[in-house]
Amino acid sequence: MSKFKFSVGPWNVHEGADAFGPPVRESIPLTEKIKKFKEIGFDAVQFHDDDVVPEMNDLSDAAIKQKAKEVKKVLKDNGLGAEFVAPRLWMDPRTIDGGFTSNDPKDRDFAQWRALRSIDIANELGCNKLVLWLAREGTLCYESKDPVLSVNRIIEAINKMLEYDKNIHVLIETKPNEPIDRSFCPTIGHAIALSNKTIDPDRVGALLESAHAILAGLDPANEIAFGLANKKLWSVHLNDQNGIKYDQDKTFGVENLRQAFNQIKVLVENNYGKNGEYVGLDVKAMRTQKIEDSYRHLYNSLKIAKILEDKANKFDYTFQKKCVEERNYEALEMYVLDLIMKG
Ligand code: 3MF
Ligand code: MG
Ligand code: MG
Repeated sequence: MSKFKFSVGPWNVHEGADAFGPPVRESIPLTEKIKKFKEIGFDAVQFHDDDVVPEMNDLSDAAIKQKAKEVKKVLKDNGLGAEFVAPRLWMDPRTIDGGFTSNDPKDRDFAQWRALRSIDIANELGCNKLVLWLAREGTLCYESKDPVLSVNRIIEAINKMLEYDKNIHVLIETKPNEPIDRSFCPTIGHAIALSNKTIDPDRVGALLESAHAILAGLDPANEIAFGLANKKLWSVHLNDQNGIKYDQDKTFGVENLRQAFNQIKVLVENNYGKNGEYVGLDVKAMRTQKIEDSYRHLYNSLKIAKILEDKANKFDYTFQKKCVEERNYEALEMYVLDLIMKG
């Protein structure tokens, strides 16, 4: 039995489009996805603001809340919680050059409006977490933005969110690049530094995605550990990634099982989840997957995470201590590989 509670986002079951090709699968309605998430074994759903309220740009604040109530009912009927809401700031023509750090004040106002509406939606869904994946808060052309001013603009924007709602917790999902070239907040260390500059650091933390750490050339387990050591790791996006290239969002553990094991191990060792945190997945079906099997990556990721949790619980700390005392890390490595590989 897993001690973790797992969550997933509707964007993880998608139409298969990529930067060079069109959709290859039919869209699946949100309600159907939610039912399926429950059946697969998830406990909660993560949302973009416009997953919940697709037409939100054209609706009044009251109408947005009403739509969110309807989705809350679907969740309730299916016995699922909501983990967080994230403003999808990278899709709109008004955020072509970023939201909070855009050079155009009208764009910055739009980004702020979406962030506050996302807080409204989170409240209707019964969750207190707002995730900021700062997708376009960086530069394509280095000289196009003032980098110091930009960092301060992100802090100012977060301050307005904290002032707007005294209960909301803001989680920065770090990523070094893609779609922008250079992010202003690429790693968990950066997120924590930003948090400390806000008016209420206790309500600003981080979400670590495995693939994003790998893209930064970092070890995801150590990024998780750094967040945990600072009491700032309030969510994760477990997935996998074959080296430093485009973001792949692969099934957890399929590329580097030992690295996956060490992510689960550090979560288990630190009793992650004790304050209600979810183990989130951010895995995408491969483009090649047929529609009838377009949830397979979710089944597989959950299965691998649970097997690795079981193995982390079986980790022999006495043997580890002996190896450390003898400085026999060759023996320790073979032990770890044996533990991971044996059925
Ligand atoms: C991109 C991501 C995003 C975020 C999501 C929620 C589309 O690399 O990881 O997934 O996780 O937008 O913040
Ligand atoms: Mg990602
Ligand atoms: Mg993610």
